[in-house]
Amino acid sequence: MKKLRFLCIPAAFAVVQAHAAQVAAAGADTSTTRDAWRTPSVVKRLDADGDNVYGTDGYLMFLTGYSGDKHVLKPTVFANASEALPRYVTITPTGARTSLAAASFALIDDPTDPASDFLSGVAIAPGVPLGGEVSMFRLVFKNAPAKGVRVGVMVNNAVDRNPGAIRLALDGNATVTASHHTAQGARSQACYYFFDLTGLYDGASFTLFVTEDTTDNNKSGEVRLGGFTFDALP
Ligand SMILES: [Ca+2]
Ligand SMILES: [Ca+2]
Ligand SMILES: [Ca+2]
Repeated sequence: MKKLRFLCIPAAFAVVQAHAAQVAAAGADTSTTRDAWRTPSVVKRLDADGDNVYGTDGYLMFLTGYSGDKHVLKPTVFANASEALPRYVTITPTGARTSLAAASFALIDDPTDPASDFLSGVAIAPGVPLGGEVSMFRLVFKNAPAKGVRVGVMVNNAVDRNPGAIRLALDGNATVTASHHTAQGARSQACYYFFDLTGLYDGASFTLFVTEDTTDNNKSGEVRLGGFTFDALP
């Protein structure tokens, strides 16, 4: 009996924890919010915590606030990002390499002054096979809200090279994954795609994959992504 107790209990806990995390596609906001992600008077049906502000727990928007008539390319992913991430998530680039802003991109709420807009930017994954999928970012969670997190991914704020699909997958478990097709979004119009993450044990690690859009008129093999928002699930 003693032998059974010591051998079996730790192994059982390890198995339960490894399979507890889940991800589900939780809807898309492609035409309601647009620039007004921080404006509470714009009702947001998909805002998990109900205050009509995306990213109440935190956010990360790439290369924001640029003004000028030419595009600016930065050699790093996080240059000039508008970043106020929640303490429970760490984001690291996997396939993302650089960041870009251009006057043709969407204007969105400045989170430090939601009454005014600033120019949005993108992180770039280069060298994506046409129609192919690459990993772009890794999200690792620690001390996450008990009922889980709704992750928003902002795309389509660039004039082209927006992803045709985005997918979030639990690392090390091929069956825990969810995706959105995004090609129907208007160009230079911020769209928000949501994923619900639950069962977030410390160290739960997810990879965000993007697919090159073969339906736009740009065949560059580059994919662009605007940013992330985080809201606690009720
Ligand atoms: Ca919110
Ligand atoms: Ca606005
Ligand atoms: Ca394309």
